[in-house]
Amino acid sequence: MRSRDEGAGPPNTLPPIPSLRALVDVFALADLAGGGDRSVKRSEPATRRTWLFWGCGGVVVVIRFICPKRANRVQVCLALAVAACAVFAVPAAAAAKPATVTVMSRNLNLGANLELGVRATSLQGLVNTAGTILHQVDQNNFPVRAKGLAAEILTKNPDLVGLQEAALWRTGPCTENPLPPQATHVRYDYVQLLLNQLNRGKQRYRVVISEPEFDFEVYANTDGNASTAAPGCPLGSEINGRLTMRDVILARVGRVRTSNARGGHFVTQLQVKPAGVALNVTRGWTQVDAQVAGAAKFRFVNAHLEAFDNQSSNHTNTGADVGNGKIREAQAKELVKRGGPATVQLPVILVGDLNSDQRTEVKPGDALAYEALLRAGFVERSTSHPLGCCLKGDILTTSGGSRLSDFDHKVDHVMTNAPRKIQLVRSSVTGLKPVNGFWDSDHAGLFSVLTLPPLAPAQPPPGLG
Ligand SMILES: [Ca+2]
Repeated sequence: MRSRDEGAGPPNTLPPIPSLRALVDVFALADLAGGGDRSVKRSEPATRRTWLFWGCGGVVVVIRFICPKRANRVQVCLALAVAACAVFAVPAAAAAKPATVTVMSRNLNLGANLELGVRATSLQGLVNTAGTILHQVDQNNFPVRAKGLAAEILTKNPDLVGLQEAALWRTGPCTENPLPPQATHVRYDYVQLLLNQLNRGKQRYRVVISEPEFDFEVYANTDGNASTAAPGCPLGSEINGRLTMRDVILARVGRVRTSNARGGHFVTQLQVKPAGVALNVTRGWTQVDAQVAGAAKFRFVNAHLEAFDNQSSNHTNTGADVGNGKIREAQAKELVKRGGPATVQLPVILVGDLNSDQRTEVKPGDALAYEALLRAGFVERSTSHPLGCCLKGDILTTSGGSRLSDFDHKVDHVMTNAPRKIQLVRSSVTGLKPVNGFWDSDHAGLFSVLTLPPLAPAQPPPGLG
């Protein structure tokens, strides 16, 4: 009569093997006792062979078949099988351990308070404000702040970093029409300046994806005098100033394999009207599929949701007027809708400046975006102790009026779906004190250590399983 395991494959009711020790015990009970109890050996071979098959796969099956069934050689063959099991079981056990992935979310602060420009009611007012903004950008000295930001990142060495407000400031002659934006002279490229610090002496981080978003150029009255201007320039301007906002993902060189990097813009946007000119505030997200040593592939998404929809009524690009927080809520829903960047079969790690939180909501509506993500199955995977938002001074020098107590709520987050697959090990807040005379940003940084499922072990070659 054929034993069950002499057929095409293992039976459906495989007994579990709790450990290699238990596997050895099975062999010991069945065979190493000397084969004295023949009735047991005849009644149990299917179970015994099943243990072998289940524990060690095709390799042991091969050993079983090449071993003759004579009683005086069974012990030798089983010893070989145990040894093979040990060799295979050790890497299998190691691979079964969750793998560690580290991530960071860092708002770099674009370098100026744009709110004055957004609220300008006349073209002259906008041009004057543009001059003020360019001066603030100079005062906020990103080349120096980049040193502190790089130190924050290099102290934690995250595998992936989501950057928001990775500004690109450019200037052009004010004899040129600023619409559409065309200034090309780079004044501050925040990404390049940060990379220069991160990669001093060694390549440590690379840009995976950089998504240009809000892009605006305007004449700038830089000397504060509306009656003076560069030759041929209007409205007392001396130069054209251009801001291009970007969300960027950085990956640690030599540790992260990436694919499917892309970025996109939200469909729902705030529409502002500086000087009466309708202007959509383009915001968006970046994504990449990543594989960090030992961990299963996952999706990393970095986003920056709207901040200026904080009025009682806010105009959207679709013509609707909505309450506080409704635009960022719509943008959060775009992240997790069907086909959105955070909706994929892979485990998803979502980082970014959501301008939203539930427990530290400043005013009604601020929590809407965050709650939309919670409803979509995302969970928090970062600390709120201490809080990391936001310094109040426009100028980030130590004498610029900001203080540590300004960090009184939370807008930056690390969230994940699949809460049973992705666990938080620990999280910390960075950038809580000035260095080199500057706060690194008006936000603190956020760092989280996560565990993900391990990379699936290699399948046995065809014909052995
Ligand atoms: Ca002037």
